[in-house]
Amino acid sequence: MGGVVGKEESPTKGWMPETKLEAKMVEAMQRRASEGTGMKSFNSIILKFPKIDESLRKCKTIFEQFDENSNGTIDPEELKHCFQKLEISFTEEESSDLFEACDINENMGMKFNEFIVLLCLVYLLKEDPAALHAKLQMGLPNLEATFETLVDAFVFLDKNKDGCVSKHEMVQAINETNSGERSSGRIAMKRFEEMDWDKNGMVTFKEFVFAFTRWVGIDDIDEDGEEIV
Ligand SMILES: [Ca+2]
Ligand SMILES: [Ca+2]
Ligand SMILES: [Ca+2]
Repeated sequence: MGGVVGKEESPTKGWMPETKLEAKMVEAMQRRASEGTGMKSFNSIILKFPKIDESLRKCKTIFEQFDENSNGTIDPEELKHCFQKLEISFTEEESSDLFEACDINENMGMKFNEFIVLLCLVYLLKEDPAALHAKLQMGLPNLEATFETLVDAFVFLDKNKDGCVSKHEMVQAINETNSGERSSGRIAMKRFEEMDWDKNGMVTFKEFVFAFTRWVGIDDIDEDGEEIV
């Protein structure tokens, strides 16, 4: 539980990207935001969940392919090979920044859900997503559409287009659509708190995608047993 809760809204203007990678993400997101969003309401995002879930689970085959020693995680070396195979050029620094950003529990190994976050960030960062998509295909027809949906949803929520979603923006998005439905508002606030991994009152795109992998149950995919295709 947080300390003192003030009346004032978290000022989005005060948020600054902390790393080079974050700054690049914000830039990419703003570029993408200038194209607008296909999302019309908060509910339209919720309605996409099952499709997102299905599509992300199918990434498991990609993950297994790049987990060369089959230990259930992708280490920095394996990630390098992954980028080579996908013909994605990142500098040494970019590659390790991405790894650090996505190795959320910091144990030098990316689990499946962290890997999904990574792919999604790569998708956003690369200016020619079509080329990346061709490489990622490997039996994953909906992956590009899924990443696009996630970006679209984020753009919808990030009203002031500063590359992160504040609590205030979340409330705004909900109020726009669910006039007076307090229960869904409460759920959305709960969602926001779940998304805000580092509890700084802002949700970055990385946190957003990471939250998705948890909501749709990707991180307990192994405990769930076999998935029916
Ligand atoms: Ca491995
Ligand atoms: Ca914002
Ligand atoms: Ca945060």
